[in-house]
Amino acid sequence: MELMERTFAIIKPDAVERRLTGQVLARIEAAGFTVRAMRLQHLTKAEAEGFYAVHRERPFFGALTDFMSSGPCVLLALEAPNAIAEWRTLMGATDPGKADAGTLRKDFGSSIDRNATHGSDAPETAAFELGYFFRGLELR
Ligand code: 3AN
Repeated sequence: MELMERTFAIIKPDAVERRLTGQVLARIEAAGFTVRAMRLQHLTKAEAEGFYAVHRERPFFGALTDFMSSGPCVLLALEAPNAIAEWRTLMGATDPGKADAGTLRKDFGSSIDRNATHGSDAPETAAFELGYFFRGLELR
């Protein structure tokens, strides 16, 4: 049996505002992920800055954290074999204009900064991001 893995995902404020939450969740489940934790949360600017701390020197940091704190997000812990890579495949490229057909960002993203979803990019970031938003009790 393949080893189960968990990743951290966000349905970003652009997708929540456009009422795409249900469609994104349906695609997540159809792709074989199990939702292990889920919460709707309107991040504060400080919470968004802490989450994206690795990007704080990037020119888009201010705009990114403004956007991520502009409305509620759906925070998710997803489980599947090879979940980190599989979730990034389902999301598609960061820039929706470059994302493959059938990916979430292609179908639901509007631009590189309003790209509908987030996903951890490695086991270390998944561990940090899951722990940043979910308590151990929620992740049993
Ligand atoms: P990904 O989310 O695909 O791992 P990262 O980690 O390079 O992409 O970027 C984090 C987030 O910052 C992206 N999801 C995107 O919303 C935003 N971002 C990345 N590059 C740019 C850019 N050039 N301009 C504006 N926003 C960007």
